[in-house]
Amino acid sequence: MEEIMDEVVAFTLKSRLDEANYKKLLKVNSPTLHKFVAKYVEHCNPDTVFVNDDSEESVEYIRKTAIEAGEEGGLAIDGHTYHFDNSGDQGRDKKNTRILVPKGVDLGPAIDTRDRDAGCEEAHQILNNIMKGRKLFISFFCLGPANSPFTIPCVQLTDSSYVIHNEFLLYRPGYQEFIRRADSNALSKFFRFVHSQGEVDERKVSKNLDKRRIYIDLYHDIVYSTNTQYGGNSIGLKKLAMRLAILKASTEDWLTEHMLVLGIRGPRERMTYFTGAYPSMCGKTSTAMLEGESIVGDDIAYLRRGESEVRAANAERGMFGIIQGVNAKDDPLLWKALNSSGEIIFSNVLVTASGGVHWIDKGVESPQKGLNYSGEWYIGKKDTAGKDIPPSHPNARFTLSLNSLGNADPRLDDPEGFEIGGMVYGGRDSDTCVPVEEAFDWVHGVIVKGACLESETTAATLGKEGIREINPMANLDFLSVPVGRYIQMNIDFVTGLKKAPLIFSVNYFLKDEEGRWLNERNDKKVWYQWMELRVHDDVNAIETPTGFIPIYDDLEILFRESLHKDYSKAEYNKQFTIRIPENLAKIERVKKFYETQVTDTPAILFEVLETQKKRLMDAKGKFGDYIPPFVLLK
Ligand code: OXD
Ligand code: MN
Repeated sequence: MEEIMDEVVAFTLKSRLDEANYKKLLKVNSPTLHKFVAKYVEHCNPDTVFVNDDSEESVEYIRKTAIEAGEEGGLAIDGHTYHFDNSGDQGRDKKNTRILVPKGVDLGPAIDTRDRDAGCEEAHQILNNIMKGRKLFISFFCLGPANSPFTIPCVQLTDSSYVIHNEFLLYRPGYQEFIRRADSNALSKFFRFVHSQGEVDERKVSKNLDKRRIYIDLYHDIVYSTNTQYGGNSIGLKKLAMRLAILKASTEDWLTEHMLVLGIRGPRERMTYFTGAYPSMCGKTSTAMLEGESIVGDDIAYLRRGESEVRAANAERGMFGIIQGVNAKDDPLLWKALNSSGEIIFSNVLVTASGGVHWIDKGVESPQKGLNYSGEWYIGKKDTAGKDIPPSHPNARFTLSLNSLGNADPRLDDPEGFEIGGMVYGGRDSDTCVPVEEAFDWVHGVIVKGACLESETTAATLGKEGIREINPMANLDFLSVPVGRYIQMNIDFVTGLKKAPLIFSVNYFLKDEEGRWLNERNDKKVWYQWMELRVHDDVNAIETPTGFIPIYDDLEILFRESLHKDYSKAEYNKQFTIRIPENLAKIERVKKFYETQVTDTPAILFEVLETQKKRLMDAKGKFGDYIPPFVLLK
């Protein structure tokens, strides 16, 4: 082994790692890996190095270190811990997240890039000696199920036991996969993540936020993340790997999507799998957790072409979910998991003196005081701007493994993935789209449902909330190929496949003129059940200028049978009225976005929008601005 190692690499590793960890690293027979590790051990200069070999002892060591280092604290329920991020580090930092590209590469105005040389230089300056006095953790993971066409091997280097602990819950272990691939010379490429929380204050939160950088060295499969702990910035395999995976997918003819994967039960125990793209904080996790259905994933899906069908796998195996609003009535499955013993990390919630946790809209009375991301907290505590500090942050999270949930699909790790019957797009839209609608065909769906997805910004990213933004496929924040090319990849994806999935849109956020929600939280179960029936052609639909919508009678039965609710014609008419002025205005906003923000928009996008506009204008001429569904019923 040692002969093939560069002498300097061997020397560095031997002098920096103790014998046990050196041996664990060497078991992965990959000079590329050794060189990479040696470079960053030397550069970041940790005091000690720990190699996670996925053994129970290693994982126990990580759990224990997270507590000892003060990155996590224990809670009353066995296996539960909490973590706080700096109050200025509570969401994805879009401003300081950059894709590094060489000179001459242009991803278009909608994607934030930076010159590779300058970005790498800055990242390395920040990383220099950053781990002095600290421990470096090296851990191997698989994105996608192990040993499958979906697998992407990854290695994470971090000085945060919290980050590694999260990753252990969220991703499939990869040490054996690395050994296997290296031994059979099949480890030519893997994703690499170098993270440091940087200096921390007495609360153990990153304090040099001015040096927070998330730089994605796209063509070298490396991501640097510094001076941050918030999961969306620091957990390499999550949204950082997504940029690398989107590029990889684009060169290998598959898709990396910001999508849940969910099995919906149809009549006679039929199970139909859906993918669903939603921007952060728009109902993706609660949809994936629908009661009675079968969860495969709640955030990132890899989609590949099967022989005649689309197949999807969850890139992850756990959930880094938003906790605000989770309550016993609407989220019984999650509620049970969050209140049972088992491994869960709560971040940025309120911690009480008795070791309990509380969050906004938990559905129980708020404690008077506790500990939260702002320090000691009490009702009425104000921030520096004089605003009330809530008990938990709106972007407070929980991390758990899907296999700790009662509704996890038994084939979660199936290397073949799942055949997909329908693909769904949903945004936060108070006044335009109906609650559920099927696209006319694949291209119409990709463009009008996916590429035109519009949503209001949320607390998942730093910055102002509630601003309407076009967010193609709910994936704009993570794109690493030009937007037009990405849309074309989606259009082309099913070419030649016999069974292209149907495409749908959903909208959980419609409001009436007084600003009241038109739907209840769990109505989405009915929308998914209706889509399930459509995939199998079991129900008819009404053709509107924007797509196919449900017939009242079919929804009435579904509401009654699955939610035990009376669904009135009046509710249906209000929710499914086609709103012509709002739809026309949206087309103009979308056109403007593609004309100004995307330099390589495929011509077909504008053509499909023009045709949709014409259909809307014709309908307006015949029926007026607001068309209740029965008017269109033939
Ligand atoms: C997430 C996000 O954390 O999209 O999943 O912000
Ligand atoms: Mn997400």
